[in-house]
Amino acid sequence: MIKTPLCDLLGIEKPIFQGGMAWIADAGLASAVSNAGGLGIISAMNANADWLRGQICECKRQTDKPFGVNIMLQSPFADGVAKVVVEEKVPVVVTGAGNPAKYMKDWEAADIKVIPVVSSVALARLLQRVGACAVVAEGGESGGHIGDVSTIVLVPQVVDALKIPVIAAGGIADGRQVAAALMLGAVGVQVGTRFLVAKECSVSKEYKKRILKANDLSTIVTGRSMNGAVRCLKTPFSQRFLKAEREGAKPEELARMGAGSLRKAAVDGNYQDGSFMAGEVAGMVKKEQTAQEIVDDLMNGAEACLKGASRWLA
Ligand code: TUI
Repeated sequence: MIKTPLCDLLGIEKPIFQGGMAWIADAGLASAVSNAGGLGIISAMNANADWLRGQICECKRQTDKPFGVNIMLQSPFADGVAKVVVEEKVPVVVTGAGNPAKYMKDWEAADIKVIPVVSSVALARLLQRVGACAVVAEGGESGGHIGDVSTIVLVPQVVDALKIPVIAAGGIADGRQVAAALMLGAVGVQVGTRFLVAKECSVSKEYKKRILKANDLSTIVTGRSMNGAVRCLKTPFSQRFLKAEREGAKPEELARMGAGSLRKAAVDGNYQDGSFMAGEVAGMVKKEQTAQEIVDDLMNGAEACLKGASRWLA
């Protein structure tokens, strides 16, 4: 069995976070991951406060285990959802795409554990100062909005710079990668792409099909020219976007092109016009499984790997 300080900190059995995937991570997926022993996370990213409250209530009906809410701080609904997590006494809040400083007092008063996602050492330091109880260090292998540093390089530097625990994200879809993250000094991992094909994940069939068909070269990064890098599957939409970027399209034009594209992929399954955000590990995700099967496979694989880790020691 693998147990880390993250398990004690959050009252979970297995040190696995489910990524807070916008338009995708709802109460059904989050409760399934929490029931499997990990930390399920509802994404508030695209949603207003009422929708989030409904999902939190549904999640509480489906599990008595801890779960979290992911708040994208650039969301127009951020202020509203920041209040809902207090009113509903959500145990863990994961934040992304900004600095949650202005909410920290209210969240601390409500005993919420705040875990920001960071993509650099400087941000990690800043958010430790602001009162985070842990951070997710997210490498550029991740799907969706990404920073510039790869997981294998970012995680040990964040671990060295901080006193609080570090959770690794980006490029983690099997037990070997979980073991590697622990070797880098992380006390847990966040997994997104593999949970896209969980049986309990309600993302469109087309999205699941495209993930299952992916190989090692299937993802590309768009938006580098506009300081908004996004990793997604190579599809007609993302190739059109990249071409427009290469031809010097203005940031406003690109923003217009991108608007609504994740919903088109996640909800409508529109292969032509959707943005199928996915991590580089999409090529390693080969079958649809229950959240329990995925969590068990990650942990059993990591345990086997760690048990064998000393075999080359002379
Ligand atoms: O947030 C993410 N990844 C995302 S959000 C998202 S939603 C979306 N919807 C439609 C179109 C595009 C995206 C998809 N993927 N990752 C977490 C993350 N946060 N990575 C890096 C950061 C971050 C960036 C800046 C954290 C803090 C930060 O602070 C900047 C500042 O100056 O405060």
